[in-house]
Amino acid sequence: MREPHDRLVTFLYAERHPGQEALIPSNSAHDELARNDDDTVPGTCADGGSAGDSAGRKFDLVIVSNRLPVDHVSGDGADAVWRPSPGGLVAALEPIMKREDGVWIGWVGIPDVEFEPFRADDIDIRPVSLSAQEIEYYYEGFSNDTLWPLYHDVIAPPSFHREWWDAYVQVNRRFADAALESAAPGAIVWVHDYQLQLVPKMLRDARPDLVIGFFDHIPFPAYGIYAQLPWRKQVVEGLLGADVIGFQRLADAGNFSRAVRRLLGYESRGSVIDVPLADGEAVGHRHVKTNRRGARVRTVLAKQFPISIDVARYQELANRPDIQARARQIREELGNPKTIMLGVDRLDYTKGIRHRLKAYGELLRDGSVDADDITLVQVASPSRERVETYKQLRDEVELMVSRINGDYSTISHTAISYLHQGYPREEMVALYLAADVMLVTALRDGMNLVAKEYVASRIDNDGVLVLSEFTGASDELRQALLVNPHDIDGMKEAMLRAIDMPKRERARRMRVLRKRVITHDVQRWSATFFDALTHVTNDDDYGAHEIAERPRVTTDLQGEAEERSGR
Ligand code: GDG
Repeated sequence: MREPHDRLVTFLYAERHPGQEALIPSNSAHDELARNDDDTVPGTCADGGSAGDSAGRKFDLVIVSNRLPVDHVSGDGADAVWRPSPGGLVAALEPIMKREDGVWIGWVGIPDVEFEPFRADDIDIRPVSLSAQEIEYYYEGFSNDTLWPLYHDVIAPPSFHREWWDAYVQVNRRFADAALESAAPGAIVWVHDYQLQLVPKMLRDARPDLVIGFFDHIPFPAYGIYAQLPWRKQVVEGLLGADVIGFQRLADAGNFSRAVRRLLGYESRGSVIDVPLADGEAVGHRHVKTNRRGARVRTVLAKQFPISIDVARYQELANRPDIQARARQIREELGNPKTIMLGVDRLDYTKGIRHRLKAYGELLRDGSVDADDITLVQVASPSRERVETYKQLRDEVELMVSRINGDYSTISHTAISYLHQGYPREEMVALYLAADVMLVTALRDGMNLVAKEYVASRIDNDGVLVLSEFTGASDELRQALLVNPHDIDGMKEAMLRAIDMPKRERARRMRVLRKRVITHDVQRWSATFFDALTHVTNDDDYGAHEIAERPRVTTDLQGEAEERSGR
């Protein structure tokens, strides 16, 4: 293990200590989950040192995301203590960050504190500060209560407030300014997610020399829904400042191109959108050409780059004897039920937790399953607890859980083991190994990494994944039992089928799922996106670079045929 003494600020290095991995649930690119503070392992602190080393420095690669890849633990200035936030995005970008001399720009996660730039785990970090009111308006308000519900097909009603929008513009400007200060001439700037959709245009207007990428981690809705947004034009224009706009699914990229056509009238061919340039504006842009009508346009690539997970990390954990022993212990502690079903979600209305509970409760009510034989473990990690819709959701979910438990649990067997807590990743993998059936029943989900984590962890080729068609993951994981979570009877059937599935069929399906996840890990995702971005600098014809694969859409039978033929 590398010693952390070269760090310029105190940096808690929990992630690399076997058995003491940070207890921080992944911030999954853009979100924070509640955490267990026990992961600030005493004795693992590096020496403190002077922050501010990277202030004023210019970088060839700038990553911009709402949250930083580290969490603030305590202290300020040179006494600040940080711990890594082991989100998938860090694993994805770490190799590129180190290779390309990169800096990461983001918010530290607490209000009203200014931090100097610092270096942690060989990554230069440049914190952006947000006031308590900006957090309320930009983050909890516009990001989590306007864009999030709107982009997830208005499962919950979005709120539109002009002062939230004003804060969104203001905070996007601050992130853009920080990126501009850090970017060397011709640098690559890669912006992440729905909180920062205006940043690409802000960057382009100021610095046409930059190569700008944007990745949207959540769905992009159909125009009929998107059109509700009072600032729909500004957001689309903001995104079009990028050279490459990445989405999770082909459908998201299509929805975006349609929104561009409807709102701005710009032409597109396949994944390429032509953005007209004003007279003289072409100077300095990387990617300009003359279109069929003789007009000067800048071309923007908008296509799917389905994100994935750090597969090697999950396999490594799943292979650890202590984690396998923990999986056995979990089963024993649950009273050795015949079947363990598992749900792991942020407590979010997009995840379909209520639909899952309804289907499970009805199976118990109908007598199709017996609480003596089955347990549903539901990890519902705390999330966005200050937003009203999330408070209501928690009440509803907890009422359903206690009713089902009250009606069907016995003294020795609990129908639902409900855990409103965050867990270390080791424990998550032990749960994945213990679970005979994994339930991913999201009503809408950009990708859903949990589905891929379960598959990556099943090194024994066992276990059944029940997966909602409304997740991005369902484009790739066709050997799962695909369900429509709104169809409660269909979900009940799928659960029963999963519970009763013969071992041979389980193994056959899991092998195909694993092959897909292993060959499409997060390192491949970031390299592919990065490739698309760097081609932008060298080539004037996007059409020549069909970089990302289309998600493989296979039927069950096709998948099985492929498996038989060893492909
Ligand atoms: C967004 C998009 C897209 C959860 N509880 C614990 C824990 N987690 C981890 C999971 C997983 C992550 O959080 C959740 O990722 P998801 O993909 O399932 O969902 P979102 O948070 O909504 O993420 C989503 C993703 O961005 C990436 O682009 O897939 O569609 O909505 O990694 O394991 N981790 C730990 N303890 C917990 O208690 N350690």
